[in-house]
Amino acid sequence: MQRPQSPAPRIMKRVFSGVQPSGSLTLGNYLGALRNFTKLQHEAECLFCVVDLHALTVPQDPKELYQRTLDVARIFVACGIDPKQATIFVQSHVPAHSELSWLLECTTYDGELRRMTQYKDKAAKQEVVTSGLLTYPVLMAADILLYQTDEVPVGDDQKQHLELARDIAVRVNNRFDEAIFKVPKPYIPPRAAGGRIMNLQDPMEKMSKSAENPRGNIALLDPPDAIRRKIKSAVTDSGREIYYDEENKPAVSNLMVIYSLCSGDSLEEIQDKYAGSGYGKFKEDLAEVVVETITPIQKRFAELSEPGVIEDILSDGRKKAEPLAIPTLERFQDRLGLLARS
Ligand code: AQP
Repeated sequence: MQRPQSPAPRIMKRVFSGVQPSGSLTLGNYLGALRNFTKLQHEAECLFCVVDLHALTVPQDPKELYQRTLDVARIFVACGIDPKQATIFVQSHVPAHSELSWLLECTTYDGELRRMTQYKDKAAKQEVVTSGLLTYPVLMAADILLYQTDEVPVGDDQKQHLELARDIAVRVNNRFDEAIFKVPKPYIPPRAAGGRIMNLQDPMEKMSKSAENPRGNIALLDPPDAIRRKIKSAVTDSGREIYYDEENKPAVSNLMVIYSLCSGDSLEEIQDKYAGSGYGKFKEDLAEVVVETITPIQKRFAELSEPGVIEDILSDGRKKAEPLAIPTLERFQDRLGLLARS
């Protein structure tokens, strides 16, 4: 029998990224990740995945998880990801993700996983810590490596997980002296370009969709008045001046980054525009700039809510993703010595 071989080299780079349906998507998810997805779809072969299995690492209400899985996919499309350009699918619809994850867990060390900062942060907030929360980065590595991914666009909170995915790929390739997995490159925007949007109530914490206090988050589906209220009550730093200084003015710097990315104005332009005007006027304008960015997304989201529309997109996505995933899984199973299915 012929052994499964490495795939032929590709001309176009392949991009993979996932978003968990663990809450209502935030402006942080949009500016740090989704906005870049919409750009990359024109220059790469893109796979964008609703990573529902990742969401199960912390307790989820089944009905909410079901609805949010559909909603995250709708938001992908509403933000501008074109299902004809990019493959949009649900992680659990391609069982190869879980199968590869187990195989990779058997090549990952316990100490590597316990070092992960996101694990430590999330575990500290849970009453009961599941083993899934610990092994989450291995499933993420499987998501990426399964598709021979070249590049992974993520916010900077995912940097450590991506480094682990690279380490695992190198380890496996070295063990078998063969390029079983492509070693993926991160695509992480710097902070001032949206790599880490911070919580409006605590600029030392990142904006997170599952945060306990929703006042610190701007959800992409928040009504305009809620957005205005949240920005008005956002914490600021001492002094009245508006300038970019992550260390000494973390709150204002975060608001400036949001303003800049939503309006297209540079940080210098914003600084000049609001020189001497204080925080009030700046926040008022910021709220309008954010509302203008989010309103078209919300309109498209509503249009996609007709039954069957998003389900069809996800079904097509699975049909495109699965055949890309299986050859890599089968090759790795073969090299590990697992008996081939006849
Ligand atoms: N605050 C953020 N700034 C910039 N990028 C961010 N991302 C998340 N928060 C920010 C990026 O969004 C993508 C999807 O994230 P995820 O669903 O994989 O989960 P996460 O990174 O753990 O994001 P959240 O919103 O904080 O979710 P919960 O609360 O469930 O943990 C990723 O590319 C992420 O980097």
